[in-house]
Amino acid sequence: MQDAITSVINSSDVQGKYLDSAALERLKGYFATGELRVRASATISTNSSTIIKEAVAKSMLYTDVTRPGGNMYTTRRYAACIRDLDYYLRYATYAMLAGDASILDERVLNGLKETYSSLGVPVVTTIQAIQAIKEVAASLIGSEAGKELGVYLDYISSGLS
Ligand SMILES: CCC1=C(C)/C(=C/C2=NC(=C\c3[nH]c(/C=C4\NC(=O)[C@H](C)[C@H]4CC)c(C)c3CCC(=O)O)/C(CCC(=O)O)=C2C)NC1=O
Repeated sequence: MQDAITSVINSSDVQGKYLDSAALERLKGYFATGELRVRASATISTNSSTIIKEAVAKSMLYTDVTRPGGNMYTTRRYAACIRDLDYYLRYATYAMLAGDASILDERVLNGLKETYSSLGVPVVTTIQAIQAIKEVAASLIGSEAGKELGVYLDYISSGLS
């Protein structure tokens, strides 16, 4: 896993250079939004189950996916889906704090598409639920932090599609 600092330093080190102005700008942006990201992650952690519940209600409840024959039908599969969404929110929050998406590649997306495809988990519906998480979370943490978090939720969505 990397964060904004290690990623900028590693790429300067590879070139044997001090940080150039683009690298310094990236770090400046990272430090300037530090407080915002820490505050947002505190809000998300106290409200995570509400965020997921509202996102599910908004995007999937009483649709074909929760009816007999749907991939979320049966308590076991419903619970697996809620658990997956909570993984996405938690790891997107980590990535937002780190200012870097590498943790998502390593711990979330690695092999996920193949797993979903072998279990018949519908990707389009999953992405709709992730988009709903984005909206519900932004309404709680504010639009600026919501945009930061949204970058990483979008990263998960594109990794799935
Ligand atoms: C932290 C990294 C990590 C991720 C991301 C992860 C995902 C993950 N989701 C799974 C299953 C699942 N995922 C879903 C999800 C859904 N079905 C739907 O219709 C909805 C659209 C969607 C929720 C949005 C379901 C229903 C299953 C169970 C499928 C089955 O066993 O038939 C499985 C198969 C094993 C299991 O059931 O636990 C994995 C590995 N596991 C991990 O360790």
